[in-house]
Amino acid sequence: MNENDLIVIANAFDTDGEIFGIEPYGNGHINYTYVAAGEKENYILQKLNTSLFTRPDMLMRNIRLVTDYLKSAVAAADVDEKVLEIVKTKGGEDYLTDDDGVYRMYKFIDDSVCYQQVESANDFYNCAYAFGRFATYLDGFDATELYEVIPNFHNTVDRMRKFEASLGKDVCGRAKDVKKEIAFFLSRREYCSKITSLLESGAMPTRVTHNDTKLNNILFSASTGAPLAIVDLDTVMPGSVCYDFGDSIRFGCNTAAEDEPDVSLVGFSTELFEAYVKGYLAGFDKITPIERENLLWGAILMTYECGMRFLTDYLDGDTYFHTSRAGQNLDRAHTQMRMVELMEENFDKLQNIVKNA
Ligand code: ADP
Ligand code: GN1
Ligand code: MG
Repeated sequence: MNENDLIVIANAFDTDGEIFGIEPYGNGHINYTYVAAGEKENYILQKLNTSLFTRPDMLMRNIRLVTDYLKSAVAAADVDEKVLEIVKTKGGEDYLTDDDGVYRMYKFIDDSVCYQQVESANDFYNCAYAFGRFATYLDGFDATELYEVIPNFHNTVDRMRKFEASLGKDVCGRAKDVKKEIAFFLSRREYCSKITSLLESGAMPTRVTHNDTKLNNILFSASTGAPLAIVDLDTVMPGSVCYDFGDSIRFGCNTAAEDEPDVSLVGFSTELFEAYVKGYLAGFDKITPIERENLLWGAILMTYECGMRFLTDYLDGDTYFHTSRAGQNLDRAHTQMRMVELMEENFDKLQNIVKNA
């Protein structure tokens, strides 16, 4: 869609003044995100990925419920944090359906920066604290109110099933070239049920979680460096805090980019791990012993699962995650595999960090 058409769409929302410019924004892998420049304020316009989010009405209902709830919680806590704010259409709806797809708009969170890689242990501590506070704020939110936008999103057993189905179909004939990668995931099959079984038995609480806690889903204040807002609420659903903890570790403790082609550059930063553990526990004091004992498993599982998802998408012909070059999903799978190995090698050391924090 060209800029003029997007400007027409943006002007269907109830903005303060007219929108006159639009350009692509951010590094998300799922939706199409644009920054919309207005006469008075800027906005985020997003075209929802409706092949994945098949019920945009229910998805936006979730985000409305959660952002309203968070707004009261943040106001009561009297802290300097911002909550994502939906801008309604001029017709009073939370999203717009056009011939070309479904769009939504948020207020642009000003004076913010978003990182693709952790720059300091202190920033990562702050990020952890913010996600910990997020879990604290949502502690009283009734999970049954939320629609399960992507069923089995972090059900690693189900992710394994999907991986095996793609392997069986091998639509692009790529399986023969990635035998080592396939064996890596199959040989760790017993990991898959580590957390799902605890949730299913009730031994671990099911909570409302973010489910996509990577670093570029949090904005920091450009002037103070403090965490400012958690974004990307598409996957707020019932889950485990081990998933939220783990997904941040997966992305943030990697010394290389998620899609780094040279896997020898992938390292696991123990220093950043420790900073995150401390920040998360400081922000989320309601954590139960079983959750705490399984935080590291959350990190291993989220990394293993994400690697398996990247490999699945590679086998499927790169249809899920946005890619900008050939082989990108395979590179992503490789970095995740290396991160899993590094956590396995350092398991006792990392578990002690969690114990002693
Ligand atoms: P995706 O689901 O595709 O990852 P996101 O909702 O995470 O999409 O948005 C992509 C990027 O846009 C984020 O990583 C962040 O940098 C930026 N972003 C999202 N919402 C806002 C906002 N309200 N204000 C400023 N930047 C935002
Ligand atoms: C996607 O939307 P984004 O880029 O923040 C994906 C996550 C993956 C992540 C890997 C809805 O996150 O699950 O962990 O890519 N989101 C969805 O970078 O599938
Ligand atoms: Mg995102």
